[in-house]
Amino acid sequence: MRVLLRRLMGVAVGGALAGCAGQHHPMNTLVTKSNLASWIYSLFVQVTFWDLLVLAIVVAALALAIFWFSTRVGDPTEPAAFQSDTRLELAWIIGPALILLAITVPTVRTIIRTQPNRWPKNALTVKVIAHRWWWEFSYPQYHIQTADELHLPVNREIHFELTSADIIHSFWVPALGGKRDVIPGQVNQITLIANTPGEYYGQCAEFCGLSHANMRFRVFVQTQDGFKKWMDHQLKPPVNPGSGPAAAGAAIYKNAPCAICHQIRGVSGFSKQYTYGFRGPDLTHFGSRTTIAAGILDNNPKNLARWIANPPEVKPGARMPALGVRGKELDELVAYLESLK
Ligand code: HEC
Ligand SMILES: [Cu+2]
Repeated sequence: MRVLLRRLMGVAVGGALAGCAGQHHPMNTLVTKSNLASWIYSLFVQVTFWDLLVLAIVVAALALAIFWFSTRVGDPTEPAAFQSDTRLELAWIIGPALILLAITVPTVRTIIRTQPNRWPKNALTVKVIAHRWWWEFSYPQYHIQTADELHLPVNREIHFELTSADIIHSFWVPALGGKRDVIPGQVNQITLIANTPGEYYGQCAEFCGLSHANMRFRVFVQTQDGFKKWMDHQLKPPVNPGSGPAAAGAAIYKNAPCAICHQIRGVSGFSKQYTYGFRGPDLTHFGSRTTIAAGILDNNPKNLARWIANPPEVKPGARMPALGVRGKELDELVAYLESLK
């Protein structure tokens, strides 16, 4: 029994430590890469300090009561009668009040500091629209639209405007802080400044149905130059393949129902007059993304073929239906989409 207990402890402590360590744990909130995340982290450390202090005092008092004041053989069986003790009572009113104050001050300060900037002047605005089960990102100042992979410049104020096309989701990038509900018919906001270039993981944090756990995204924080390059590239019209399998794929795209839900800027599909009542990701520069279907597959031709052949098989509940594209047609369609760098 004891051995079992010790092993269980080992697993629990090991697991907890592993959860805290290093960049191999992308959902770690203890390594912060933005001003917002640092403020929240700092509050967490302060509150944890006071929590541990209170815990230590309570445990010490309890131990003292158990070992020092316990009844011993020969003690009188009637407990001693006490009158009130004013000093003691004042101490346990004033002590906790001071601790509460020590927690309240940084808490209120953090609440005020982390408010979104409602009149962002020089900020980069990013509109986030959550869909079951993917993320639409757009930059209204620059007329850029993309999906599932968010690019941000380092050291520049970013102003997020978050809303949902269907049900409640939650936008969460642990390294950048935040976690804000994304609610249909309402615009929630986050303002932050990312301070370290890198690739960070995001995840929907509000249960939203079958593929909630597969509703991920990536954030690429880039140098100002890198971001500008990315932006300039996104503004370019999509590649127009002249010949070969990609050109054949472009013809298939135009005649398949893909464009009912998808947009490739400047490329019209046969089916614009139909609608499913929801849309899919913008594919104008799909080939320049690193992942497929909200961060669940690496973007390569093999995975893309798997995705198009049967989306719900790859991602349970995916709202893109299997459209029966297969064989040579599928290969050509994949070649076209991957050419959309
Ligand atoms: C009924 C609407 C609908 C139709 C029709 C449709 N799709 Fe989709 N598609 C979606 C949705 C929704 C997603 C996002 C799925 C997710 O990640 O959960 C998606 C995702 C994708 C993606 C991944 C995009 C990314 O950035 O990860 C590709 C590529 C794609 N579709 C290609 C196609 C092609 C090619 C066709 C036509 C053969 C097609 N789609 C037809 C709705 C549709
Ligand atoms: Cu969700």
